[in-house]
Amino acid sequence: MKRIEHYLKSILENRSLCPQDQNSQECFAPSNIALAKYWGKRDEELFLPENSSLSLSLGSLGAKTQISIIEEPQHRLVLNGQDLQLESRFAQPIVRFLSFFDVPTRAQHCSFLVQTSLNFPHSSGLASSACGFAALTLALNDLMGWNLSYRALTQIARIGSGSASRSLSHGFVCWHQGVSSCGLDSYAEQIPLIWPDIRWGLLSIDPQVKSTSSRHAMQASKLTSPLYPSWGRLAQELFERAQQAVLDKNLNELGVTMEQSCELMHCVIQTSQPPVFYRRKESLGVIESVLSLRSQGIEVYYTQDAGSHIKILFDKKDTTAIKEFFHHKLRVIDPYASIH
Ligand code: 2P0
Repeated sequence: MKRIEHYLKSILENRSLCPQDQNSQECFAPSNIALAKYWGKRDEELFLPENSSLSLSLGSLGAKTQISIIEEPQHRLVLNGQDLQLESRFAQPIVRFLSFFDVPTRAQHCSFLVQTSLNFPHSSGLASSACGFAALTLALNDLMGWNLSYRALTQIARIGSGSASRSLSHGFVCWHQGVSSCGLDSYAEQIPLIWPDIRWGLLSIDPQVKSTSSRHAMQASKLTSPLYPSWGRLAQELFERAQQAVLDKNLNELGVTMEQSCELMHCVIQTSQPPVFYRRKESLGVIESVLSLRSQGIEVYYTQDAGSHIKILFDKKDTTAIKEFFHHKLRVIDPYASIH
């Protein structure tokens, strides 16, 4: 038995892989942005991360995914109303994920139809794979009648995409790295705390060129960056600092730690061979603006993921000043919008 099959068996226990009464189920999951980044896997098959990570969700922005059984020989994937080629870069991880659950369905000459709608632009840097796999996991749980715990759901979403483990709930979520080789101690957990005045701001920057996927860039970092051997330990320390800052509701400490985690991750990415650059000169311009605004006394902090966009973190009271500073190009997101 493959390790991944063994892993899933441990999580699903004796639950069936046959759809229950309904032939179709639909669920929503919010997207998330990492405050303390996940970068690199200690185990590529089970998607076990090199370090723990911490994120804050994007409220009502996310994915709605419906999974249905169809009498067709191949799975069908639809994103925002458009069919995806099963061989495409976007579809391949979904096909891999479905293959863990499709044996009984295929035995009956049926397949899955997965229809996902994102309520934000696909390329806006808002982690479509995280919310997509989280919503798909929730829908699959309903379709199969598994009734899994939150922890188990995060462990299933993780093998679709690591960051998806952090998208099963709103607010602040920790994804614990775990230490065992079986993967059962790596799971995500919501921090039971509401910070109603915290805000995300999104500053979109045209990437101009198609960027390397984070999955491939992570593998390259692990294999070739001379900084990678230090990354796991440093990232873990930053995760712990960020977690404490959330518990203390200390925006300054959280913001500074978020920036260090981001910069450290980009140093690792940029020192791989060949180097990968997600930062464009426009991204750097925005980062300089954030630092300039902060030097004027406004508490605002930046982060950047595997794309050119810059996300900023600030307190609600500074929204007007920050919007004016960025000439209203800023999209403001309340992480708790859908649960206030
Ligand atoms: C994060 N990123 O913590 C980091 C920061 C991007 C930069 O998680 O291979 O799509 O599917 O586990 O989760 C993006 O990587 O990668 C990501 P896989 P994933 O949000």
